[in-house]
Amino acid sequence: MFFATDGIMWSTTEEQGTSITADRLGTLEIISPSVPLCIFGRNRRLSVKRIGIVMGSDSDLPVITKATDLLKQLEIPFDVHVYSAHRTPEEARDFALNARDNDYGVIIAAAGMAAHLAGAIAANTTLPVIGIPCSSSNLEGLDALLSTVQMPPGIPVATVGINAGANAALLAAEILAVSDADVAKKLADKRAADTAKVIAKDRDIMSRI
Ligand code: AIR
Repeated sequence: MFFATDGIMWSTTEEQGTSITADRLGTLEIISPSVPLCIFGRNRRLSVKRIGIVMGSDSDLPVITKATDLLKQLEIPFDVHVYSAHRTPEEARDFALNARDNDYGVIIAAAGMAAHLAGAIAANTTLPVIGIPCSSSNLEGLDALLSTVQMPPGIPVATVGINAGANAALLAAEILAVSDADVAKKLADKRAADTAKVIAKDRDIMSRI
């Protein structure tokens, strides 16, 4: 098979399931057959995956905003839904069952109190699920933390800290970055910028004492 990008003809050397490997100038992306072929340039991979974010209630929005702010900053596509494992179990189940076909690469699920959302989503998909326990009760999130993190063997949920929306977004991006060099570069750039900020604080701290 041949195709062109940037005026360069590429030939594929291997096709395996949903993956196409192309040579001449490097390895190109993994392409889902359900998504139109898009190529941005040489030796770059375009993620066709987005991040699905679900929250148990719109009262969890302040936690989710920490995640969405970060994903906007990194220009990683996502969408956000309110599904409750208890109040709208059918909708949560349908979302999870269809998530892979809908081109999500990873799911973030945030809930408070008896927080079963991440586990219920994970029960119905083999996509990676990141759980965010939210501190929406007078137990300050400890209830949600234990409900989210203590999954039975066989159905994993990668649980971040209580209200840790930003870390959930970073972890989701890191999962996408396994097969997306563009996201990997954005993450490396952000890590370097964050490191520089702390080094500047170290230089400054004595002047504030
Ligand atoms: N929740 C909603 N359905 C099931 C659960 N565990 C959680 C929400 C929210 C908390 O219950 O994720 O953190 C309180 O929701 P609300 O709507 O009463 O503010």
